[in-house]
Amino acid sequence: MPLDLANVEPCNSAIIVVDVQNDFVSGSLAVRDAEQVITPINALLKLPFAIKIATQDYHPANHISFARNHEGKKEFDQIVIFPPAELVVGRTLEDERSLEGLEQVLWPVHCVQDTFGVAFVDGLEHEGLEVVRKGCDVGIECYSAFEDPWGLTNTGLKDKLRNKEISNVFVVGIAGDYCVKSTALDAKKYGFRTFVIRDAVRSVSDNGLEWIEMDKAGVEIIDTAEELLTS
Ligand code: VGL
Ligand code: ZN
Repeated sequence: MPLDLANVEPCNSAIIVVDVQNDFVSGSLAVRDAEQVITPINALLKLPFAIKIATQDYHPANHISFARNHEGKKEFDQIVIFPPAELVVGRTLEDERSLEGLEQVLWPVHCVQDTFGVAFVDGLEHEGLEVVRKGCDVGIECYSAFEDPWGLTNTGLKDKLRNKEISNVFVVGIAGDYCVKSTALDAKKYGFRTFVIRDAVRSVSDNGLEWIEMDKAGVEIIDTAEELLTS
């Protein structure tokens, strides 16, 4: 389907720059070619979006997603995680999600609060962007900039976008197959027209499955930032 940007204006749009942080570019969880997102993202940030968000993966040192915190497990092993009991008590979910366990990849220690790895990459023009932090609770993984996988906790981003009457959300950053994908799928689920800009994204895996999954969910994929800058 050709891209129709007729009603898409920066003034009714938000850009979400996902996790352009040292650990994902040159640190413990470096994603191949991740530094290449900086130039297209800086160009996009010059457009007059109504809201410009930069997210930070922001973990405590004892975070559940670190292999080190699970005896007998190695990095990139998978475990099943459950929502923390104290969040589940007395809750019924409003949508079709269940509170069942979810597969969780165990990561190297990364993006620990108050370390070099958590900081935005040098060269990213992040001044003036609103920062949304996620993964801050020890027991909850949170790839999406909106909420944890069960929707039991949220970052306030959905209300922030709704209050500003945002219609369109552009998602860029790292990693395409984790936090970018989860953020884009949640944006779409909450009714925003959602775009991901491929040349401003890099992924952990290069199997490309995230693009198929996002496309199926109705997320619109734009090949290059250039297309947007010249439209
Ligand atoms: C991410 C793995 C672990 C991401 C965050 O930003 O995509 N990936 N934590
Ligand atoms: Zn993380």
